[in-house]
Amino acid sequence: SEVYPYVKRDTSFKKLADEDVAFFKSVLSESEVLEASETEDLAFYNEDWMRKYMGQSRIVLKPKSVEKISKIVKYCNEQRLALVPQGGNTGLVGGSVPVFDEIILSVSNLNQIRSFDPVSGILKCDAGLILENADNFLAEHGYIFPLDLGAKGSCHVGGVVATNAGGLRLLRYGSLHGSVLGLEVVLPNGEILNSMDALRKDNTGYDLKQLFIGSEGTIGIITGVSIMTPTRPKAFNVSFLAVDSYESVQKVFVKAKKDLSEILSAFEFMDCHSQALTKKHLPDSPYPFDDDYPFYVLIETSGANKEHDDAKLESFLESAMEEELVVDGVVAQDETELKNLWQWREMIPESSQAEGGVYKYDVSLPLKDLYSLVEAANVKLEEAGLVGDAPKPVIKAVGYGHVGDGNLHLNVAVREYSKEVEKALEPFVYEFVSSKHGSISAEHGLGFQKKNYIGYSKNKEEIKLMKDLKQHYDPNGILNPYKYI
Ligand code: FAD
Ligand code: 2HG
Ligand code: ZN
Repeated sequence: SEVYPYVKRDTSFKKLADEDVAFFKSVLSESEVLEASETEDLAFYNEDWMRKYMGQSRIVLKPKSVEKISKIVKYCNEQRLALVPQGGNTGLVGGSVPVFDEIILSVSNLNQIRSFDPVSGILKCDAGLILENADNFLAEHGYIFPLDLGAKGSCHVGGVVATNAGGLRLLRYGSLHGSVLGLEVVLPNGEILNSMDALRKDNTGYDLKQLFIGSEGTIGIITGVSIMTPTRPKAFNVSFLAVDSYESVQKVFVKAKKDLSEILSAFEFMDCHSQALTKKHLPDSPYPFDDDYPFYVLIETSGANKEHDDAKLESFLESAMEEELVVDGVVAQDETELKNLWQWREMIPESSQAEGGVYKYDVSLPLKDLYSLVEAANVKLEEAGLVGDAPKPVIKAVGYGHVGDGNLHLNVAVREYSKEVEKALEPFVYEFVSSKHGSISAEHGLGFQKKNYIGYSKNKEEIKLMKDLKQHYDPNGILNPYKYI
């Protein structure tokens, strides 16, 4: 391929033929099959959110039932036709789009709530249900989806499970490995594995669903999700704070855990560079501060009693100011202000690529070393003469993320994608992370971007076991090929 000169199409995969399309059309209705044509270029499905990865698939299948998915997958396995499972296509590692001509299997037509139990809080739904729709449904019943992220308006419940997304409230609600109770999965041979009736407690043998959580569409297509949802907090507070140093960010975190304890629901941090890009991208939104500061922290509290939460937050802020950990700060006074404050955090991903493109690194690091990666990346890019005003390719390396979970997002904003920039950053970033015993993927997965770098975070034995599992479930390798496995 001209697009990816370093990967070759696997010739054991059949190229889509007329008889295959005829088969798909015998199983699916007209509206469930999209074929490339003069009026339909399928770019929406072939290209990823960052506009960095682009496949060349000529067909998208959007089955409306699990049985139809099962028939299609069985056929593709027998015919050696490669498939890419796709959710909302908001993934950030090039995992959700084809590399060559793989058939795109979108679960977006599988988007219904199956059941909700208002006593236990267990939600059962189709995988293609949009996360925000799931949360809005739960809100009507006084419950909340135990995961929130900036892409909620587009990403699917199945997609977040397939990537084991972390998001903005992992600090409070934990990982999906804990909250997902059961799954319905179509295996690469077309069989349907169903654990949707799983219970909160069930120690009967291997916990098979865990294998699919975070597997990124490589060993099964998730079609249904059963998840434990917590009650929705009655009161939310958001406070946006300015901090002088990364050292103080850590101290504010320790203090927030101590003083806010059970009501702390998010602790996010942003550096001044990420905020400079966001301000440029949102020129009409009033920024909370007139001055610039090196770091910012967004703290969310949520609980059952507004007065109690307000009092706790107020006394925390007073003493953080007194101790000079925080140099300036605002607290949202109403729902609109609360959303406005959140946008300075949630809009960074979009802002960081607004001028052309972005290289993203999503890493876990020991908290004390977390920000040093951003500093090291900027030094490296400056030494290589790549950063500065146009025509230099790099605008800036910026850092932000879920500091409460030890998860940094290093985004290198560029005017255009360039091999030179990529070479300066990779494997440099991965080596840096590995030297600190971090993880090269905290929450986005490996996908296509990090397919060659898994060895920086997993040892040989672990990688072998993963390959054995892949071989066992998908001996023909038809599911999401060319990706990390
Ligand atoms: P897709 O992008 O369609 O797919 C992602 C991967 O999962 C692919 O490998 C695909 O093959 C596979 N897949 C999708 N659906 C299925 C299925 N039903 N069965 C099997 N495999 C499937 N991530 C975080 O962890 N935390 C964040 O805070 C966060 N914020 C984000 C903010 C923005 C603005 C954006 C664009 C992305 C963000 N992400 C975040 C990335 C995150 O991975 C996705 O938003 C989400 O998890 C992907 O869901 P999706 O439905 O779009 O899946
Ligand atoms: C976030 O936390 C997402 O906003 C996206 O995980 C991070 O774009 C990124 O690098
Ligand atoms: Zn994130």
